[in-house]
Amino acid sequence: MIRLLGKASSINVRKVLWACDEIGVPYTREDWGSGFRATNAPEFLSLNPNGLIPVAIIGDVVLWESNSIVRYLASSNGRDDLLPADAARRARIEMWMDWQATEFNNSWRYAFQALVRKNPAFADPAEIAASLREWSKNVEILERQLRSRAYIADTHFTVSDIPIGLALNRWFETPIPDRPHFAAVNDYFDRLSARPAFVRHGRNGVP
Ligand SMILES: N[C@@H](CCC(=O)N[C@@H](CS)C(=O)NCC(=O)O)C(=O)O
Repeated sequence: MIRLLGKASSINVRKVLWACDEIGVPYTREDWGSGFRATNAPEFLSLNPNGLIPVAIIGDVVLWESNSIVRYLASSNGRDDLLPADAARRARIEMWMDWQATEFNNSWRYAFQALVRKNPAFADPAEIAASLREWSKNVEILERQLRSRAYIADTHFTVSDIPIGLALNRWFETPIPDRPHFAAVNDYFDRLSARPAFVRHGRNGVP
């Protein structure tokens, strides 16, 4: 049983919820984060010094960083199919998860704040255009990878598909002017959408 701290609307909390459902791990969830309980409370900071959600408490194991939590859930439940012990296969999966958390996330940040959050601090048209260019370039990297395989890092679903799937959901949900069409990415997204756990936690219940 996991005690998960973080609101369900957070993309990073959703990774953990999807992983729990995919693996069959029971959880309780508490609403923390902006709009709910403040993560700068000493009680929260003692669990995650970054003051960010999600935090997962699994027995006496306390973890933060969503991708690390997802990997822990797979390995501690013996799910070799989702995260193999073989070093090279495992590293290829981790590589895509690290890429999602760094290169991919950084590319969409400005455009997302502007186009979805309508944040007035992110209104510079040149910055929006630059962010959209970088974002599209990264989706094109996924497109090339997915032309030769059904899932991002292997021939079957692995934990790397969890952060990538949620990140692509953001790509599709953002009103991007003249959104480039990526056929293999579309097919991949349809494939992920056949998974009830993704529909439930990645797509707000929308099949
Ligand atoms: N790299 C971290 C990022 C965590 C993060 O940025 N969480 C956001 C929500 S998605 C957050 O805590 N925002 C502050 C808040 O909601 O109070 C992870 O993957 O867990």
